[in-house]
Amino acid sequence: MVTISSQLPTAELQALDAAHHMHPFSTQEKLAARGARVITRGEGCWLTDSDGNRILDGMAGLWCMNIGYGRTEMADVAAKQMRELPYYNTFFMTTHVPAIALSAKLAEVAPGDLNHVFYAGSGSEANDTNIRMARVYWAQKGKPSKQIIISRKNAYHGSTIGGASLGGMTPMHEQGGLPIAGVHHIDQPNWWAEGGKMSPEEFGLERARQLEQAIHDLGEDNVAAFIAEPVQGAGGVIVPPETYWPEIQRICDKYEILLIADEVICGFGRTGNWFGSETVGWKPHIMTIAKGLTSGYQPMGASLVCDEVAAVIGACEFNHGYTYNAHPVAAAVALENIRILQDEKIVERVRNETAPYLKEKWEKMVEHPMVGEAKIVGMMGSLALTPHKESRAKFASEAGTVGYLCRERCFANSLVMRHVGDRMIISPPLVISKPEVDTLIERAWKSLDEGMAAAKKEGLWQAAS
Ligand code: PXG
Repeated sequence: MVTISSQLPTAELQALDAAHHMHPFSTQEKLAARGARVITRGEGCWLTDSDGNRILDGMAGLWCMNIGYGRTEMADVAAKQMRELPYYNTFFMTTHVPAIALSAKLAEVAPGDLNHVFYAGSGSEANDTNIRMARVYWAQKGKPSKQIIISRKNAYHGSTIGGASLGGMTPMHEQGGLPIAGVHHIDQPNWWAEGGKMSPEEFGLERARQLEQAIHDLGEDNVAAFIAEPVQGAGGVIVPPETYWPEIQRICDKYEILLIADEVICGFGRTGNWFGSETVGWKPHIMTIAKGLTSGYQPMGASLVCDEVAAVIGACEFNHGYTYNAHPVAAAVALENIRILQDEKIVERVRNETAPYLKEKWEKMVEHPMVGEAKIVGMMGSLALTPHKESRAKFASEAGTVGYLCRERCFANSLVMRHVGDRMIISPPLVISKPEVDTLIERAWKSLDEGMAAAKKEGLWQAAS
């Protein structure tokens, strides 16, 4: 048996991968025919693949590598914790020091009275917790009919049955009999794609008021909570018009429902504040966190819970828990991650220096002939591709065909920039420097030029009628 290591030729690693590794959100056959890209190292904002190419990671892994790759302090903390106490559970009236320290730290950095933490292994698991917690909360308060969670189309809340049901991704609902009962989806605030002839301001209000309409239609007595990402990430970095969030807050204040902010992407500095709720001026009762909690160095998610909900839940036995709740190694790594974010003032640097610098350059991308809208909040940005800017036309080809061509050109130009349908998106590590921002913009522009040329060559430069 040969030892499998990065010393093996790429083709051999790819063949083994195709033979045994089932990839998420992929068509395995197509991937096997082509061969997966093998990533071998990470340093700061840069990845190295098995052929020695250096690639600028414009997606921070999967929206998570906030402090950048290769921080040896993180490895040291993990090794120390593994030697001391690699695992213990927090069931059966026990706890451990990393769980205590991280919970206190999260209560310190979280806004408002989100002073309590229920841990999970991922964002999806945390959202499953949230569904149960919201329903148990109302049952405990003598209102067991309050069961329905209102969410939004094109939202992403995870891949577990609960998370995918909360999410509003049609291709996910088409597989495996989703969504579960008791989840209702309203429309998303995507003005570019769905705003029609309305101004962005009018459209923002119209979309927010769908929440009020849904509460009326479903009956306030049946609605437990509203869940939303401050900025929809996986849906294509959809930045709502400015009228949207204040109206949502007004509606949530008026009716007796819980607000759940899914901060899995927006949390830990991504929007230029510690949490996206602060950026959009929203006061949630529960917050879902994961990704930037550990900067992806360890898998961990959690629900941050306000005093009132924690007190009600705390008065009953909440029959819910995961083997890896508050895993000590993940907790120690999360603490070190937060220490780095705080000591190095990474969030402040994003807010005051690098995000404004990136914003100026990103918004100029609207001058590219294929870009109709360039949106950015902190360190998450999107470009809407179009064959005709004035009419905000979609391409005649199946959604994502042109986006995919551009994504391919990004790969060829050693930049990770994703496509979601025909939107291009970025979410770089928060430690990206100004010269690295310049490189990102240069490569993105070049990739769009090449993607546009390829679209024209393949007869795809056509507007949908
Ligand atoms: N909520 C949000 C807002 C997310 O972005 C989850 C929950 C689920 O977290 P876990 O840790 O269970 O994956 C996420 C995850 C994409 C993509 O294609 C995004 C995510 C996951 C996978 C793919 O952009 N976000």
